[in-house]
Amino acid sequence: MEFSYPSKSIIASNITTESLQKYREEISTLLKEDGWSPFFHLCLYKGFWFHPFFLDGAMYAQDHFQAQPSDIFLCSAMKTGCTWLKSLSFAIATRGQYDESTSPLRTIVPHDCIPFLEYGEYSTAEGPRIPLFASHLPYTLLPKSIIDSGCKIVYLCRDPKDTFVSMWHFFGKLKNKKPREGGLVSIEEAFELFCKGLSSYGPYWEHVLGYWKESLERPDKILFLKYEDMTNDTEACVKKLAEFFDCPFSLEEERKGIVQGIIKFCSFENLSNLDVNKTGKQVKKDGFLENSAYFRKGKIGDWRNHLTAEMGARLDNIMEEKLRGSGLNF
Ligand code: PAP
Repeated sequence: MEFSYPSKSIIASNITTESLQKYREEISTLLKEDGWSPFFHLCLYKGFWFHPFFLDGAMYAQDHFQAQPSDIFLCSAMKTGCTWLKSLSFAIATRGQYDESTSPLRTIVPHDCIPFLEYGEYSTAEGPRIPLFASHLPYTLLPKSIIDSGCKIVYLCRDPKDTFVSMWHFFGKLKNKKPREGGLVSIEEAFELFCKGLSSYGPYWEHVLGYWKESLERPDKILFLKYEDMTNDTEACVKKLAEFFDCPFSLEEERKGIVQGIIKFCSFENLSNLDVNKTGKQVKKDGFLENSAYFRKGKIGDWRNHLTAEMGARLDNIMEEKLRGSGLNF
């Protein structure tokens, strides 16, 4: 894959104040519910719950994003392992240009190596194209040009209990410029909301089901992965990703240990210990976020340290009921 690494100027935000105003007016008419804190209220847009500050960029992408057939999209609900998928995909796709000692992943947080559609971090101008993008948008809300162009999509999901716990911790770490009237609701209250589908980009099961059903219809275009499978057999997933990107590892590369090198470099232990991910910050529209917020534990089953067995069983039952007959389970 020919990969032009984006400079900041290429991916600089294109969203103008006027277009933002138009979307914000539309957002102000949507049904709102209290979210996980007074700052994080949620609004219902086309069947999914959004934080308003993620929604204007999503609307802009729907109207303006022009996909190229060769673009590949890394899609996921929040907190299911996007940072890991981005770093692996970036390392796989750029392995002809960079090795471990020169990789931009050494100095740039993975989220800035592959831009998010809904944050307006891409260019609509002529010029070098970046073939990898990420999105937390549900399948039905992806810009139409992605589907019409037959673009490939990787979807990553995760056990909902660990996803919930990861999200709970993440929102507690967001630093806002605006004074907050209160902190997050308790983990028990947030869990109630999550079980009702009220979470960022939720209902979680609808997000997963949208991509799952489409992956059954178009398996050549949608690669469906689980965080747990990536953890248990990272090598198989990395090879699958490379094949899906049309840049499979050659026997020579395998012999040289390139696959293992990428796995080790993108491991939680390695990435979370890089300076950029330990001490760096990302400036966001409504404040800033420490890069370390993307690296917490990276373990399967951490939910047991935060939820009771009853809570776990309850969410499992909800998922089972929602996914019944789909052929998908967690
Ligand atoms: P996002 O939705 O903000 O993009 P995302 O990267 O999808 O977040 O999810 C973060 C989770 O992936 C965190 O899980 P935890 O809270 O249960 O620990 C984070 O620790 C985990 N994670 C980040 N990098 C890696 C990695 N290299 N390997 C495995 N897990 C990782």
